[in-house]
Amino acid sequence: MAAWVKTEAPWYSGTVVSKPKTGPWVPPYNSYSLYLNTDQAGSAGLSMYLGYGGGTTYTAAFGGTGTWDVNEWAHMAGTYDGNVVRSFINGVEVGSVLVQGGITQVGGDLFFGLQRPDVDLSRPQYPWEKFKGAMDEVRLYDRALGECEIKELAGTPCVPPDTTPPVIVPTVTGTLGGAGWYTSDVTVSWDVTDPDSDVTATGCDEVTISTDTAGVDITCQASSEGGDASETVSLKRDATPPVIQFSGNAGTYAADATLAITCTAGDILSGLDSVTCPEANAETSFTIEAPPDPGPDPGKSKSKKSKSGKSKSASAKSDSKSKSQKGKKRSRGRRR
Ligand SMILES: [Ca+2]
Ligand SMILES: [Ca+2]
Repeated sequence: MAAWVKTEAPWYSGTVVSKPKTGPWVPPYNSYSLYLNTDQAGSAGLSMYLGYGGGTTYTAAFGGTGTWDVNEWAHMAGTYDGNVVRSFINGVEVGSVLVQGGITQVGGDLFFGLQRPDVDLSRPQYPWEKFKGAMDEVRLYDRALGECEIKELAGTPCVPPDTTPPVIVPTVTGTLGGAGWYTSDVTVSWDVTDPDSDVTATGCDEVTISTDTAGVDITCQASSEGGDASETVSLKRDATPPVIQFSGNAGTYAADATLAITCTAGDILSGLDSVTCPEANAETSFTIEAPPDPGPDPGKSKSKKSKSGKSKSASAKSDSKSKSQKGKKRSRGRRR
């Protein structure tokens, strides 16, 4: 309930809005009512009556103390959200009380400026029963207005309070390889927004990770009137390819020598996704044997010197073969 009122001296009192019951004047008197009250000691305030408690026992008054100028327009409002009754004078909350249970509807007509239809207007001892002065823009809502809405009704611009922290959204750009490893420079930038109030941000500048790392956390923190927010991006970078090494190659071999080559593949940071190095990290060996000496050939003075060349060729091919295929190979020198 809300209304502009202009009261006359000396009494501030008077009902602004009332939804009284019909029938005997016993509690609960009203479904609801909003009234100004001034006791004879001069204490002024705004009260809201609410029929509650199952409709059988109570009508309660919830008052807030405050003053306003006689013969000046003042804004009065009362709200109930099902839990708390609040009263406002000129947009400022002047009182509140916890009331659970909702409003008990007791029927009857709605009155402005009068508590109930059978009030004896000649009784000065019950000033709250009637209103003396002017009244404008009386409003009733089927919901509880917020403080900001009431301020606006009272003519005071109001920015709603910020109740939500900033929103932080990271953007990560880079080439993502396997298992979450970046294989290029990685840039992290942040989008920090809060449409409700000013933001203070820390650690939210753009960052580029240009060296390999097994793991780094980058955190952006931001605060607004709505609270604090923090987001962390964890990333790892390995832009250095694996190292493959062959060892054991003696370079030259004698006939019947054993050739043993070991392939080693490794990566000191992210490890290996896959290895196709033949017999990786295991020794591959086979023996080169010279063909049996055929003895002197009366027709030819010498056999071709192709043995060693063919043997090397055989050994080179064997490097790429699987273990099951490995074994002794015999190089066969052909004679003409
Ligand atoms: Ca916010
Ligand atoms: Ca690496």
